[in-house]
Amino acid sequence: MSMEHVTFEKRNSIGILTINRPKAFNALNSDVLRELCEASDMIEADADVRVLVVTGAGKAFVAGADIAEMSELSAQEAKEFCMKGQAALSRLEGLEIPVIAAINGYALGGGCELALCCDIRLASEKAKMGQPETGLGITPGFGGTQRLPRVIGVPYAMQLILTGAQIDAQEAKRIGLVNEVYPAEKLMDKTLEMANRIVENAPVAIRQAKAAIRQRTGRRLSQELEYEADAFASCFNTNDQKMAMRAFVNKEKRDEFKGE
Ligand code: CO8
Repeated sequence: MSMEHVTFEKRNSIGILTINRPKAFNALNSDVLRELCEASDMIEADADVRVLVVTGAGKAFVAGADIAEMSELSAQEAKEFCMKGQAALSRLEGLEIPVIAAINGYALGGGCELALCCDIRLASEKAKMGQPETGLGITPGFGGTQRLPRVIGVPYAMQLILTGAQIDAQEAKRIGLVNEVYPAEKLMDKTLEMANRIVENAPVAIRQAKAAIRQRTGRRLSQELEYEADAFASCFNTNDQKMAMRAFVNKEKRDEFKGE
């Protein structure tokens, strides 16, 4: 498959999808989101792929949605970008086969949200996770306000989203955000080992088990994502959002937030 920012390879029945835009720490811009959708279509059409691994090229898993692309958006444009991201991630989440996130480094904002769309999250000791959006004047917008509380419960989801704190892999495991933590150099081998275990089990049973569990976590999700998109978009009417994102893009320290 030749795509610019996403690569795909197959090892026996295991597909490995790598977000490959290392110069921006694999930040999700519109092109990456479109390619993610195309990759999901292709994987779904390939009956040989029985488990999918999602990972990032270089130092990061995914450092978020692309702040440079978001910085100057109007509220309406922000809602459109948000819904595009939500759709791409929901597409991945909706694959019938199990999806394992191999979190090799930063998984922040949209990157943490991408990991939340996967069925199992495995992390390198070097992983750093969090939802830093409120420090940028926005809310999570790729499903984080809905999937994070489903995964780690409301209290820790509140803590992570309201503080914007970055947590390390051990802390992520302690609160249930990742299933397992491995030394960085072992992450891929351990991930493939788990994927192989799954591949040994009966394919129909695996698909049905995933679908049955997803019944529980997917309930009402689409309505809730619409609420999130509106909440997210409304932040783009504020000066705080413009100021904070411009500061990131210009590599400056941001001013204090004014609440407007
Ligand atoms: N967007 C765009 N570019 C990014 C991003 C990003 N999220 N993260 C990193 N980069 C770029 C940097 O600009 C830099 O580029 P360049 O080399 O051209 O200057 C390169 O990646 C490397 O980054 P740093 O130089 O900053 O590397 P450090 O090792 O000093 O720091 C960090 C690494 C801590 C990951 C730092 O880059 C950082 O804080 N990044 C931003 C993290 C963040 O806030 N992510 C959340 C973004 S908001 C979001 O994801 C909202 C999701 C919902 C969106 C809804 C859609 C509208």
